Amino acid sequence: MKMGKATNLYGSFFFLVCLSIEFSLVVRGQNRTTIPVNVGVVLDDLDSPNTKVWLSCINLGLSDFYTSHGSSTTRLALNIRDSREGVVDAAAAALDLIKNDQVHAILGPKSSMQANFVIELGDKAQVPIISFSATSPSLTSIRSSYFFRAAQNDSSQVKAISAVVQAFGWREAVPIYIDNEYGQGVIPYLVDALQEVQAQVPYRSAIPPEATDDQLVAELYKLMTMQTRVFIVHMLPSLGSRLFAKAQEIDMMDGDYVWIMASGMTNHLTTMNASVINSLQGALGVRTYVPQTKELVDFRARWKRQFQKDNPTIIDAELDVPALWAYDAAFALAMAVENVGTKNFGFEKANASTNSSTDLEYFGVSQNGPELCQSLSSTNFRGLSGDFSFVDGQLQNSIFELVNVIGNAAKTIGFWKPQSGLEKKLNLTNTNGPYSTSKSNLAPILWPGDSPSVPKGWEIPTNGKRLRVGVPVIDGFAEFVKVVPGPSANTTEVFGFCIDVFNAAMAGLPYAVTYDFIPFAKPDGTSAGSYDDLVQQVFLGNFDALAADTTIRANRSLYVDFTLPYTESGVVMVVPMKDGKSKNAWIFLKPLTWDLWLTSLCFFVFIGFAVWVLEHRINEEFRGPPSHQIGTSFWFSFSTMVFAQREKVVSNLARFVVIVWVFVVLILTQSYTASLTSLLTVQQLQPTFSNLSDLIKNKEYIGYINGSFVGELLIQSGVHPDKLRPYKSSDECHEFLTNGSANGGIAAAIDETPNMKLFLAKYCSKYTMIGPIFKTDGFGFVSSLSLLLSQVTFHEDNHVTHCTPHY
Ligand SMILES: *[C@@H]1O[C@H](CO)[C@@H](O)[C@H](O)[C@H]1NC(C)=O
Ligand SMILES: *[C@@H]1O[C@H](CO)[C@@H](O)[C@H](O)[C@H]1NC(C)=O
Ligand SMILES: *[C@@H]1O[C@H](CO)[C@@H](O)[C@H](O)[C@H]1NC(C)=O
Ligand SMILES: *[C@@H]1O[C@H](CO)[C@@H](O)[C@H](O)[C@H]1NC(C)=O
Ligand SMILES: *[C@@H]1O[C@H](CO)[C@@H](O)[C@H](O)[C@H]1NC(C)=O
Ligand SMILES: *[C@@H]1O[C@H](CO)[C@@H](O)[C@H](O)[C@H]1NC(C)=O
Ligand SMILES: *[C@@H]1O[C@H](CO)[C@@H](O)[C@H](O)[C@H]1NC(C)=O
Ligand SMILES: *[C@@H]1O[C@H](CO)[C@@H](O)[C@H](O)[C@H]1NC(C)=O
Ligand SMILES: *[C@@H]1O[C@H](CO)[C@@H](O)[C@H](O)[C@H]1NC(C)=O
Ligand SMILES: *[C@@H]1O[C@H](CO)[C@@H](O)[C@H](O)[C@H]1NC(C)=O
Ligand SMILES: CC(=O)N[C@H]1CO[C@H](CO)[C@@H](O)[C@@H]1O
Repeated sequence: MKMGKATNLYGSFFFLVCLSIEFSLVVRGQNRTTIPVNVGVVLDDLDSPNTKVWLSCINLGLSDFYTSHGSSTTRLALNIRDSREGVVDAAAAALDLIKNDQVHAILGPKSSMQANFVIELGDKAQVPIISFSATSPSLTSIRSSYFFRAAQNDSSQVKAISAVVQAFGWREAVPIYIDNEYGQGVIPYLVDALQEVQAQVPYRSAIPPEATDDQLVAELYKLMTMQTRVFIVHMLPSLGSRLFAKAQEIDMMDGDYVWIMASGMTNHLTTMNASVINSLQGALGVRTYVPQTKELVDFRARWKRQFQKDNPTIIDAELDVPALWAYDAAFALAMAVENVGTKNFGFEKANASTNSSTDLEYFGVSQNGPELCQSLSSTNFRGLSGDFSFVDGQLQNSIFELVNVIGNAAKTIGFWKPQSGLEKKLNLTNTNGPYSTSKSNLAPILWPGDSPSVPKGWEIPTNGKRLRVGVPVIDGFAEFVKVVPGPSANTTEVFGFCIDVFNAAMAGLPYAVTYDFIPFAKPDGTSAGSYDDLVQQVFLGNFDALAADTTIRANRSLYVDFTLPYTESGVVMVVPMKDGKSKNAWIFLKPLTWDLWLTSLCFFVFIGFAVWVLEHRINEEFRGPPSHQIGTSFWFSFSTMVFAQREKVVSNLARFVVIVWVFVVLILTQSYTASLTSLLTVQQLQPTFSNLSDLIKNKEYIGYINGSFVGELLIQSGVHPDKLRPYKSSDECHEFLTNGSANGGIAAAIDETPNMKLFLAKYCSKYTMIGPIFKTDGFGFVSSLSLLLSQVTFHEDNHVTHCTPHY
């Protein structure tokens, strides 16, 4: 009968064949014996427009495949089940499909929660499960070789989100996600990615799937009171659109806020109605990049016509990204089934001997399962959503488009690629360029509240936590930190170099941080402990940071974090200078040793004698009585010392001797003068002790500032604890040093360089500084929030007045 119709067609209208090859193929194909292959589809709420769109795409995908592959011998027969948004319903639907309809593959289910169990069922029955909308990365961990994800998993977008956060220099971001497997799945990946770009996640806002509007508003108010103003919204449009509507109501879609939508929202932007889009103004979004090819444009037109015809009641339906994946998944499945060939698509019956009270474990195994999997894994074609191929059951496509919702549409502001980061114009040939996260690679953005300026991502919170910054109450060197009672009762004011540096550092942070200085004092206002105790308080969490002259020490850094040092480093010793003048009355003899004095004397005598020998016969002046001759000779010789000889020398030989001798004398006197000068000056600066071992050997008392680690350091280096005297202030130190070891004072004070420089600035003439005798790393701020403070680099600016030694 059909054959007759076809023959008739061929006979009567054969001239039309050339015009309508496709049509004839279909007609011929229909007559071929094709093998029907049962395939299941599990989707939520079959009456919803969204599901209808996806189903129409699946159908179009199949018909497009069979149209373009006229010679195919298999036909997929869809068995559609409604999973009614339930996990159990989805499992029941899948079980029903596998057991009763003996399907060889299942498209769906929709959500990640449903997918979980359906994947396990598919694994057991060797039925491939191809989901185009279950995106939770946790599904990968089931490790079923029968699960294919024809969609981008959620974790592939986290780097794109963190690149945006990095581009604008935001230091904190709060994820707002739906509190189910879909929402939670991506959070670990997102937090890791944010941490990689030094952005912290101070809080995670998990919203129950069935949250009421009141709960949404309560959560939003909570977020409003916090400091962070960058929110990353990871949820599906059903909940997300309500969240944004509420955020708009309470003015959180305003200039200070940043909203970044993950692909769960952004991939569905095209299907959202105007009122939802209106509440998203200024939000950023990350969505799967779909190349706008001619095929896609054609398909959209074709699909629109078809959908209008099938569903005249639904107006303004639009394709979203999962719809394109649904089309590609159906196409891929048809192709895979075709490639497996015309083998018997059978089901091995379950062993009837198995006893089971439920029939859950009581179903057959698809005989072609492994081959179908193999075939699916090797499918590779150019689909509507881009190149379509599975690697380990995952769709390989990881380019994202960044959008900014403006007006009634999403404006593309850039692209993100795993290899090269942010790009303004997508360059597919650039596959290994340098990874860029520069905001100059993004088009201008209109932020929430129609503001063109980039939000700081940080606000002084209405009731946020203020940092508790400890300051020591030790009246050692008030120039560094000084706590004084404030004008009103129970308040204190803090001054000093450390406080100034701390304030400057905090002001340099890219966002506002509020903090209070809290003196580390007992209720009566006296010091509550040493610097080690103070550091301990940060470790115990009583302070968040310290603004103090705390030295960076190895064992302190085991408990707390230090900033870079902001002063000079090292521990030095200050000792009184010896009063050298009185006991050096004979200092003028010191420059030459006694043997040199003796040798010089001998030479004077010898030269006198030599000149007399050479001169007395021919020179009148060296004549006369022997006593006169001796006198003249020696007088001549010694007067060369000051070059004052008046006797003329006549003999050339004698002149030669005298010239050589005068030269020697010149050198001798010059050396003497120089040595004497240096001796006199050095003598004045002689410290009483020049090293620690001398002090220890002489059993002298050594001073250090009370509460400092220096005491411990000295005990470690061999000083007897009894020989240590702590002083409280630089004045007391001076008094101790003046009294000396013997009178209840100290012989030397040992402290850190900055302290001692201050001390010397005050008592310059009496003491000298020796060292550094120990190495330390200088003063640094202590913090339990190292990240916060270490962003600031200190420009060392030495405020300590130096004292120029006067010789
Ligand atoms: C997510 O997809 C990317 C590629 O698109 C893949 O590299 C990654 O391993 C996937 N992650 C998970 C958890 O499936
Ligand atoms: C727009 O969509 C939301 C949820 O998708 C719905 O609650 C709202 O009624 C819709 N608005 C209009 C005008 O259709
Ligand atoms: C049925 O039993 C046979 C033999 O015990 C076994 O080889 C086969 O795998 C079983 N089939 C199923 C579906 O359990
Ligand atoms: C099935 O159950 C019956 C009774 O409950 C038992 O006698 C029989 O041995 C069971 N068969 C198997 C294969 O477990
Ligand atoms: C794309 O990147 C490649 C390699 O970096 C470069 O040579 C090419 O000029 C780029 N094309 C465009 C349009 O920017
Ligand atoms: C000061 O502190 C004391 C005890 O902590 C308290 O009783 C008193 O009310 C406080 N005064 C003010 C003005 O806060
Ligand atoms: C040193 O300080 C502690 C408290 O930190 C105090 O108990 C002690 O009396 C002080 N010693 C001197 C000598 O001031
Ligand atoms: C550092 O080490 C000393 C002993 O070597 C110890 O007494 C002190 O408590 C340590 N400091 C801290 C902060 O643990
Ligand atoms: C310490 O100084 C004395 C002189 O004051 C010197 O004799 C001694 O060698 C020095 N010791 C060390 C270890 O430098
Ligand atoms: C130093 O000596 C003077 C007088 O000998 C004495 O009055 C003073 O208390 C001493 N100072 C110290 C800190 O011991
Ligand atoms: C249903 C139908 O028309 N079947 C025909 C398909 O073509 C063969 C010959 O190729 C006929 O024998 C069938 O009757």
